[in-house]
Amino acid sequence: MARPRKAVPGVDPNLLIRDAANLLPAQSRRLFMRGIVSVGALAALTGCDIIDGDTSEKALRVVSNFNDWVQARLFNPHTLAPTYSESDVTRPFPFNGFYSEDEAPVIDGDKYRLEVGGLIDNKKPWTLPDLYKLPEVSQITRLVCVEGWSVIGSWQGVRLSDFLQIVGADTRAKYVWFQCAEGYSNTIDMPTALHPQTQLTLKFDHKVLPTIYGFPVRIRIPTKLGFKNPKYVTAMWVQNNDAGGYWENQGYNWFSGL
Ligand SMILES: Nc1nc2c(c(=O)[nH]1)N[C@H]1C(S)=C(S)[C@@H](COP(=O)(O)O)O[C@H]1N2
Ligand SMILES: [Mo]
Repeated sequence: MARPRKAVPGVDPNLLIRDAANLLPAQSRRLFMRGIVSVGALAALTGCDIIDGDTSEKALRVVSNFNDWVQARLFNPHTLAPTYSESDVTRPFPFNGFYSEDEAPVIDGDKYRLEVGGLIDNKKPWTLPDLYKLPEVSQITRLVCVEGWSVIGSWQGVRLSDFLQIVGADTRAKYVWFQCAEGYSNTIDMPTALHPQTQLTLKFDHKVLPTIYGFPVRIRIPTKLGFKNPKYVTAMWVQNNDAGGYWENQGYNWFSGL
């Protein structure tokens, strides 16, 4: 008799694969379409079968191995994530966090300062009016969560590479670390920080970020999974040591992207 196949709670393996494939550049997406877009193939690729897994930890390990596979073969700091049109934007755009929506931190915009530190020449903290004066770029890109869903959003803000230049960051440093108002944190590698689509995001849909989407500052990285996109950012440090992050420290794959 066939062994009953258990689903991993909260994770649809087919969605995970489809969403991950969506994040890939054209040439690797074609690779997927040629036959490895299946749960079985993912199992072969990563040595781990999501469907038979009975814990979400196992599913995370599979996704993590999958990311390592993508990283080893496809990482190129210049690869662009796909962009979409206004009509593709997911409305309403969902909230996600390690707590429920009504517990999202409410930040006083008048008192807010973005601290910048570490290997940076000008450590003056930034007020919101000063941040809003910086040159604005816009993107409509997909946010992919490891939980197995993805959504398309419209984000405006300053290119992070421009901001790093303005504050006189030493871009030979290895990492940029972000601290968030509610205890979340995240570290990204410098090539990702300098990627042309990595954005210090101040607006959603051309309007100041609402609380649930990370007011007043989030970092939008369309080449990385959702959890590498910190919201409610209060401090940014340029440094050579890897300070980890909220989920990374609990076993999520650090790289988690293209
Ligand atoms: N400060 C903070 N940033 C965070 C999180 C969080 O819990 N706190 N969750 C991350 C995860 S797992 C995802 S998928 C996205 C969700 O972004 P959204 O709420 O705009 O959909 O935010 C990321 N950034
Ligand atoms: Mo996520």
